[in-house]
Amino acid sequence: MLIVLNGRHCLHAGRQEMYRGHMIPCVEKPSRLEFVEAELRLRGGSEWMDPDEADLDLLGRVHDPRYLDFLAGAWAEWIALDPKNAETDILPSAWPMPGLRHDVVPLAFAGRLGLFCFDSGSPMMSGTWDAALAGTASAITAARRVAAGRTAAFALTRPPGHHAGRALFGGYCFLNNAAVAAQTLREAGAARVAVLDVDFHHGNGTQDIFYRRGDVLTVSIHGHPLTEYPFYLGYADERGEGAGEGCNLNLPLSPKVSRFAEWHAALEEGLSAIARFGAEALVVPLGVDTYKGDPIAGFGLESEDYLKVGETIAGARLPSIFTFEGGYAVEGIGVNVANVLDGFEAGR
Ligand code: OKP
Ligand code: ZN
Repeated sequence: MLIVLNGRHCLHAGRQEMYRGHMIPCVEKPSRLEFVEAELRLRGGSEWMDPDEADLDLLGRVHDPRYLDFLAGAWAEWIALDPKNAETDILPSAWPMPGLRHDVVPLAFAGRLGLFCFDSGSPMMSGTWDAALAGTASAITAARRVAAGRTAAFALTRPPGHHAGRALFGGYCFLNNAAVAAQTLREAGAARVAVLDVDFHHGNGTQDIFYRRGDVLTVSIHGHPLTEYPFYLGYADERGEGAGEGCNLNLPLSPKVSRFAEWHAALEEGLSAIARFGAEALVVPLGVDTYKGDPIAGFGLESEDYLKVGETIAGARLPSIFTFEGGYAVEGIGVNVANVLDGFEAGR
């Protein structure tokens, strides 16, 4: 496997997130990636590379340019409010819910922050923009290598991306690496691209970005939003709109009853839709928070199940890019991710 490692990931290391009314240490931490890197290096056989330069033009075709400007300048604005802010992460505290206006962009930093963010669990700090931007560069580099003829590549990066929408951050995600990979594949000549999100949580950001487009099919298998984060998107009746009608497939499952057999049946259903769509390339937002030991999620998957997950995905016989998303059981995360990639290679 070709692995494009975002060496700048550790510039993003949030201190605290809001949980049930108090602050707890961030769940999405640098060691997550380090455990994955260590396991992949231990197994050997991978080719490692650094990302090329970031591509802000391409990024502007995935995210709203006003949102990108906000993210790029957020830290400078934050410390301009008060130099003491440098010791604290940025978190919003007011949001424009229905009944309030979305069409005005407030001048106040706190007003814009709430406009562009949907939760209180995604702290931003001095290095967030640089880390996330380098993450998109990893996704672009991985996608370009695959477009140039590689079978597959893994963008090993954090913060994750699949919750980041066109002009929205949250769920520990700021820039949507998987969407950037899909856009790169399109611009490199693939007529139709599919995204198959296997993270435990619904890929609301990727759905948002491609919802009105007919050239990218988005599929997500996830904990049912009636009971699972992000709650407000991810239902089965969301099928796409306009040119994108029929190009979004949500496969929500109840985590209470789901075990690997049921989850794997959903994976096969997603892959059938991808084959019917006629995708020429595949992007897999790869989260392993479906693992039985995950502290914030889980579908009861065992480490060995991830070999089968990779093998089944390989059955699509599509050039594939994996992006690293969730997975919070650090003791299992390396083995689980490496098993998906090894299973994929064994299945090709
Ligand atoms: C990210 B990924 C709100 C925070 C709630 C959010 C979980 C994000 C999961 N205070 N937790 O899909 O693994
Ligand atoms: Zn997740």
